[in-house]
Amino acid sequence: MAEIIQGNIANVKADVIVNAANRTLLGGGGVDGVIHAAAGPELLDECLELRKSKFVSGLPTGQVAVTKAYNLKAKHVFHTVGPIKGKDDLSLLKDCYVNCLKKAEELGMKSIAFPAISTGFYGVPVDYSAKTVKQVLKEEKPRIKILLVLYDYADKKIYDEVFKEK
Ligand code: AR6
Repeated sequence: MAEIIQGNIANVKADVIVNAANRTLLGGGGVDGVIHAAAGPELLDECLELRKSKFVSGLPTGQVAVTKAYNLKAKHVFHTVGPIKGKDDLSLLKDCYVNCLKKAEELGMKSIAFPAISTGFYGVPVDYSAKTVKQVLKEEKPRIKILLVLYDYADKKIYDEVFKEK
């Protein structure tokens, strides 16, 4: 089952730390900036390599790019791009979580930490995010440890409420 915690995802110990990236994969603000800063400059170098090889036109919304985690307490960073409210189909948010979980299991990872993808700069409401994650976990039944990391206490409360509902 999932554990809902409040904190900075860059300080969380998990096999995989998920980054709410953008399609350029070249870093940005929010959780993306924090993860790059904590992982160190080699993370950006690996992202640049991916842009030259696997994702020449950028990472499509809902898909996952795997890198090493460098200075983070993790084995991998999974970069995924959530939908932008008012521009993209919000159901793509589900794809981010499903594709990350599938990839984590494929790579034999035992734990994964997610931020609330798309709920910052991309403007998706936190309750929509919580309901989406709850639904994904119900459908996918992942057999690995899931950490849902909310930066703001108010967002954690919203997740707690949604996960309490039947
Ligand atoms: N740990 C956990 N969650 C965090 C942290 C942290 N250290 N910092 C912020 N959050 P956002 P998006 C929360 O904007 O909406 C970037 O520039 C934050 O409170 O980081 O998917 C990228 O490069 C919010 O709930 O990601 C893209 O351009 C959640 O993380 C764009 O922003 C997501 O907020 C992606 O926007």
